[in-house]
Amino acid sequence: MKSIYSHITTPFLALAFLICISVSSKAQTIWSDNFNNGCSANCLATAWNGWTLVDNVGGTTGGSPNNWYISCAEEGLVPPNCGSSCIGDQSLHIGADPGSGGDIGATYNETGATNATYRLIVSPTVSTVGKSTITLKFDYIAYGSAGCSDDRAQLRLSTDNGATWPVGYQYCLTSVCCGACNGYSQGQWTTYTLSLPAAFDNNPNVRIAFHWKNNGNGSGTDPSVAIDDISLSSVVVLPVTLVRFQAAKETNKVKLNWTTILENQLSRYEVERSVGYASFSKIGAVVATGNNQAGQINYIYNDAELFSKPVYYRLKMVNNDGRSTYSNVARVGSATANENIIIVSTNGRNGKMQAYIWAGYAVTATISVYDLQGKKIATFPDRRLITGDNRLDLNLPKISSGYYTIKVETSNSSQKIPIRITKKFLYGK
Ligand SMILES: [Ca+2]
Ligand SMILES: [Ca+2]
Ligand SMILES: [Ca+2]
Repeated sequence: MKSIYSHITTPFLALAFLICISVSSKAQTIWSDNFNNGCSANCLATAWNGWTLVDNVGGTTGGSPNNWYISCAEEGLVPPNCGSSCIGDQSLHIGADPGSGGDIGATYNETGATNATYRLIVSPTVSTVGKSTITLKFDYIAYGSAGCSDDRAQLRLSTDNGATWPVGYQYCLTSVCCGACNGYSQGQWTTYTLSLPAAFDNNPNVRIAFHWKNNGNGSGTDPSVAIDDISLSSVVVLPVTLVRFQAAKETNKVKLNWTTILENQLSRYEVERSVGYASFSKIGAVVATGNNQAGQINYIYNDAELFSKPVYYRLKMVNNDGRSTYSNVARVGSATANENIIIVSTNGRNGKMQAYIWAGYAVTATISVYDLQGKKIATFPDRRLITGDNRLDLNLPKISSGYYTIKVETSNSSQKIPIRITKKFLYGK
């Protein structure tokens, strides 16, 4: 099972030949917790470091509910290790009721309504005042019911000190399984990374929580969930400016050239290629020569493979600490009119959707959403698309999970050929 809602670094696309600013970054820790309380089993999470429990969130807890513990009964291992019993590194995890087996690691009872559990374990308040571009990171195992439909763990975030936990800040946790997970083996420790929305910047009232739901229907999908080594960090922006990245088809090769200034702590440029809009893959790398704060540096990379389809290139700019950012995308090969507007990806759930659209020129478009029977669900007229990457955040009426179609239409007013493109997407999964 793949982690469905773990953070995905979307490969943003932009038009070649434009000046593009990129950044390298170095993280500063704002807050962290390794849950190392020295406990081997049965220590309640509420006894540690300012964590608090809110009960009956999203349902009513039964008489013998599961509970949040901090102990090494579920060892907090480094990804990609499989779950383990105690070695000595404590984790935050769900175990059974103390009277029904208690804390024997990430596991739980689900024999019926008595075990129903709707419990939110809430971090202390974290202030991000003076910080921006914040990343949440933790390691976790969470092998539960498919699509988080039955018993499951969720990450939840609050910008108002826990007064509200908006649906838009709730994220299902599922990791891959190590062995036969429904035969009570454990999941695989996985790193979860989330770039927090701007509402979490410069905010004195940030809280992180984990919600455990055991719906008490008598059917469980052990094991449960464990979390360790959680941190919030802020990116200290150190400018590395990519002035230009171009690709040009020549007789027997594609010549990529790019110019940078203000390189700082930069390791290399990895060249990635996508043929016909397949996913990008690395085809080579060029060592960053400069780390020169003042001068302009030019690089050339030749790709000897030629294709009949349009080919897209981008640079992955990797810092000495392993962090990376992507350049704009440069294209070679002729594009049809419709390829001047591309629906890169669309996703949605909980009444919201995001459409990532690449535009070859600035244009105004109408965005519509249809169900598979062709019934219009929503229309968003006069959406301005800029040249390059566009992320559109759209609110949808209440609809059920499933496949829908997004349509992007432009008109004649831009003095370009009107474009009408559609793409199917999965909502609510
Ligand atoms: Ca650990
Ligand atoms: Ca730990
Ligand atoms: Ca259940």
